[in-house]
Amino acid sequence: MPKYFLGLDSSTQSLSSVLIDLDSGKIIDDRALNFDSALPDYKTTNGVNRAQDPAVVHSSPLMWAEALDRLFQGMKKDKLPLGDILAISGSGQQHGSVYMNGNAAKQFRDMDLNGTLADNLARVLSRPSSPVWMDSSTSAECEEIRAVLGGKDATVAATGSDAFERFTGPQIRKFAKREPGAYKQTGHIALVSSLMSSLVAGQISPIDVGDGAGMNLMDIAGFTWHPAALEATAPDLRQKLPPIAASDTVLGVVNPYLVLRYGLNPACKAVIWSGDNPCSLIGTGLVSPGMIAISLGTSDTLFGAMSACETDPRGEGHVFGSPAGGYMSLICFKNGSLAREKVKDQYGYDWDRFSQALRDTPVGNQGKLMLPWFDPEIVPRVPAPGVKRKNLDEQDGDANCRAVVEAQMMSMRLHSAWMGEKPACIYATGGASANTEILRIMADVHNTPVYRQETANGAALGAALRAAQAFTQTPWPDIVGPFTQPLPGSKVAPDPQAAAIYDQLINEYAAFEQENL
Ligand code: ADP
Ligand code: XUL
Repeated sequence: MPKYFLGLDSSTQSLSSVLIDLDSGKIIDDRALNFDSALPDYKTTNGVNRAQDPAVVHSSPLMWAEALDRLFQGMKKDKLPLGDILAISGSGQQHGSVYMNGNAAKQFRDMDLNGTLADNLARVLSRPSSPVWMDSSTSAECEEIRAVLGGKDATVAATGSDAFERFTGPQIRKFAKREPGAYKQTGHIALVSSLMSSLVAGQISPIDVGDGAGMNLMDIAGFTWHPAALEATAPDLRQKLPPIAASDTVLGVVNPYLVLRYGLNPACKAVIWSGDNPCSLIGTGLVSPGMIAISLGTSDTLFGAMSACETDPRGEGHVFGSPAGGYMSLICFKNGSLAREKVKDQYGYDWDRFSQALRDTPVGNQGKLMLPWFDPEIVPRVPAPGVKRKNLDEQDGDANCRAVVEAQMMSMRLHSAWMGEKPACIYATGGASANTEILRIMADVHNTPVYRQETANGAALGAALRAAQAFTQTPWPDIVGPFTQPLPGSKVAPDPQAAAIYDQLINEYAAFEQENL
């Protein structure tokens, strides 16, 4: 009997999945459904709907539900052994929130088997769209919450992070203030991860300690809802939130809807979902402290496992619960893949041509610098979009390609200094980790070797491994070991001469950043 486990990843731009066989240590299937192209009715660009105001970014939760049906349809059509899967878990883009009325629990439990997942969800939404992590429209609410909790340091100590615009608490507060009637009608607030977890499990899912930490609502020391943070955020909030649970919680068996439609085994277990970064931590094998990973997805994130809860004194970084127990550190940059794409598209390049530009331009770009703030930035905090260039001609396509990547990598190094010792190596994951030229700049700026893994989808792999661990209760190193070894030959070693150039340039970059904050 094969030991198959499925990991799903409901991310910004796609729903993807990784199916693993635990016995052979192999990935059996790896697929993705892109929201823009596969579900055009939702009119998304890069998975989101932007308002006139560049700070407001939402997506439709119905799109995420419909994607789940579509992904399973594809797997069934391709005759994947869906009936042999022992457990399913998932990963969701963090912070985004979904608002449902008081009938949600009943609706998840007793699904209308003639309707789709989206039909079922549509019946209980109390807000048609979901603010996602790219939304930065809640600065006033952050200020208000921070003030009630006793300032930045107190907010960091209580919840693991300063109040951030994209975090769920400030987003809930904005909704409660602007639409008090609809807020009152809301009986259940889910994260993207817990919504998807509820659909797979056929019951309201708790929120796990990894994703719960991204809300400014969870006590980071005790992994419980923080009463003062709830109070500071919105009225009667406790009643609208599900419980918090450990990341290895088995919720029960999967939703009968999935059994009926797609032939899943009725005994297949539904394991609680987590956030995409906590899942990527597992999917890159970082179950104990000492290494870091950089995910180059829609957002660029840098993260590592921590032995104790150590927060960022500057309040730029975050502490989340690690699905493997203990904590993880994380820094998130909004201008990740979409900033690289903007530059690529501006000059009519494809990724090969972009990579060629990185090869053709000198390390350090002769001091040509860019602050790639195409969107409002999270780290450092930049409230309005505005790209800045220094010594850099906007007409020079090749130099702009190098400038955007060098800026991203130098910013990561600058703003991750609080995490402590330089790691022995960096694991790269996410869509853009397929690009060796980008990884070369990463290795040189950090002066650290970079490795790549078999799948660029570390989040979905991490979700599959979490399902396997929760089901088998095998120790973490044994679970992740076979799946998270670096690809043979993938090592990108730093070049000492290049590293020395960046050691100098980073000071100029830091000064340029300061001048523009
Ligand atoms: P998410 O999980 O946040 O939806 P992914 O991890 O799937 O995102 O990454 C998607 C991004 O990967 C795309 O937006 C694209 O910019 C980037 N990408 C894909 N291939 C390459 C490449 N060869 N070089 C650089 N970036 C790439
Ligand atoms: C992390 C963050 C993003 C999202 C989307 O804090 O906002 O990385 O999780 O990937």
